[in-house]
Order: sequence, then structure tokens, then C-alpha cells
Amino acid sequence: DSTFAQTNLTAASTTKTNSFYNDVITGLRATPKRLNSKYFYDANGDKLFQELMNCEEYYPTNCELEIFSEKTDEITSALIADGDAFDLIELGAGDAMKSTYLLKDLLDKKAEFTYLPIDISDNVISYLNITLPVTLPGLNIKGLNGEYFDMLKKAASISPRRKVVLFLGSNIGNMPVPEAIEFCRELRKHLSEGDMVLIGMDLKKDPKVVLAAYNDKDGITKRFNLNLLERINRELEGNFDVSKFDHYPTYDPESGACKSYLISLEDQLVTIGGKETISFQKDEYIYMEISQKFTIMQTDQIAINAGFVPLTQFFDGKKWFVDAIWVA
Ligand code: AVJ
Repeated sequence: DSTFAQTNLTAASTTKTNSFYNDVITGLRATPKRLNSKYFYDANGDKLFQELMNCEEYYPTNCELEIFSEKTDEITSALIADGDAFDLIELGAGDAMKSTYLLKDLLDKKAEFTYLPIDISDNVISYLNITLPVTLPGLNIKGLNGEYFDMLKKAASISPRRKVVLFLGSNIGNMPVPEAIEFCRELRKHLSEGDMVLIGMDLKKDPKVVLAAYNDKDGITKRFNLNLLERINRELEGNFDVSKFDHYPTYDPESGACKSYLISLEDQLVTIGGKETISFQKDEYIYMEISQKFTIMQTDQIAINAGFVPLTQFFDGKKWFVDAIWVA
């Protein structure tokens, strides 16, 4: 039922809230129960993810930072290509900390480009629009708040220039492999020949290292997951008692799927929006997130499968992470 939430919200945010509500209800009415990890990122979730990126166990950010700081010139030179003006579009920009390395070097090289960060968090986009022109004087920036493909379409309608798309941090890992391929195909359809993608993908490695990254000892990942239940309480008038759910991360070295679940600690009823009642059995799980890990071969296969030509791969010293350039 989508009539909820229309009473005390502005028209602008009503549509977004309704799809959040509908997705939550559909996911929790399903068997098995699931929630979409794209909803992790409200203001609180953004903050927790920042904390996660700074914790000891969560290695992907540091690996990608190492790649961007050690290989800056090679990467930006490849992206600049012939030197024509381009749009640099980032899918899921977050705090843009990693991209800032590239942006700074592109500005130093006097490359002619506009930076178009896209993020589902309006919190993130307003922050970037305000702060980046200060940290990076001379930067042309136009933040777009919304879903990736909606905003890609919008970006294409604003300008006909060559496009370079950044999809960093192994955000692609939030999809199972078949869905990731489908996503890349869709991305290819939104691009023209000669456009480029710089994509960060987390690689298979010691399973203990992977699992620890999603099971940090300070419990940030746990709070990151529980925050979605709290967000449902805050925004959809839910009454989750988060102390009655535990965080259960898994990593399967064979498939490379790292998944997280919330486990109900007892039989319980949760009400959302004042009328939808969801029942949980003791030990029942909610599937929260996948963070897929890839083989190097798989990364090329995904590119080719989606209609891209893999151009270059950049690795960190441990070969834990890859940033690849694909050409459309
Ligand atoms: C931002 C989607 C890349 O899956 O590694 C971190 C999110 N989840 N710890 C990831 C996340 C749990 C992260 N991504």
C-alpha cells in the first residue's frame, strides 16, 4: 500500500519514500526475507560507512586509494585520451575521496571536463556540491541525486560530450554476477563508442581477510546493517527492536560471494507504517547485502560480455583490488 507517508511529507520526497516503503514491504513479505542494501545510505548510514572505510579490517578503500595515488598519471592520461572535452560521471560518488586524487590531477593537467557525481543519497550530493569547489578550485561540478540510469540519461541530455564513467569501490559487487553483467550491458547502452569506464572491483583473496572486512571487531558493519532497520523505524514508522537482531556475515571462497544477514533472535512481530505487520521466527534471517569478489579473468569476461573492450588494469601491491579501464 503506497498511501502511507503522504500525510506529513513534501511532494518532492513522497515518491522516493513510497518506493522505499514498497521495496521494504515487498522484501519483508517475501520468503526468504530480504532488504536492498542501496537503502543503507541515509545520513547515518553514510557516517557509518565513513567509519567502516577507516577501520582496520575494511581493506578495499585503502587498496583503491593506493592504486589512485601510485598510478595517478597513468590513469588520468588514459582517461584524457585524445584530449577532447569530456563529462566525468561518477556512479555512487560517496564522499568522492578516491576520485579527488584523479580530479586534482586532471585539473593540474588542464583537462577540460565537468564532474557529474551521481548518488542515491541527497545528503551526499549536497555535500559534494558545496565542498568540492572549495577543495578543488576551478572544478566544474554538477551533482545529480537519484538512481544511476535515470541520472545517466539526465547527464546525456545536458551534454553531448564524450563520457568517462567512474564506478569505484567495488560498488558493482553489490550485485550477484549475472545481475552485474546485466547492469554493465545497460551501462554500455547509455554510452557511445569511445566512451570509457573506470571500474573498481574487489578480487578473491584469503577468505579470512575478506570475512574480517565484513565482520570488523568494533561492530561497525553490524551497526551499518542494523541502521537500515533503524532507518525503517525513522522514515516509515517501523518499530524494530534492533537488539533482537544479530549480524551474520559469510564468505564463500568458491563463488566469491560475501553476504550479510540479520538473524531474528526470537519470535517477534514488527509493525511498519502503523499497519503492515511482519512476523519473524526465531533464527529467521533477512538477506541484507552481497559484496561479490571477482577473479581477474572474471573482470575481463564481464567487460566483454557487456560489450566493452578491456583496455588496462591497475592493481595495488597485494593484488587485492583492481581498477580497470573499459572502452565502449
Ligand atoms: C560500498 C558496496 C562497496 O560491499 O564492500 C562495506 C559496502 N558493506 N561493508 C562493500 C559495505 C559492508 C561496500 N560497498
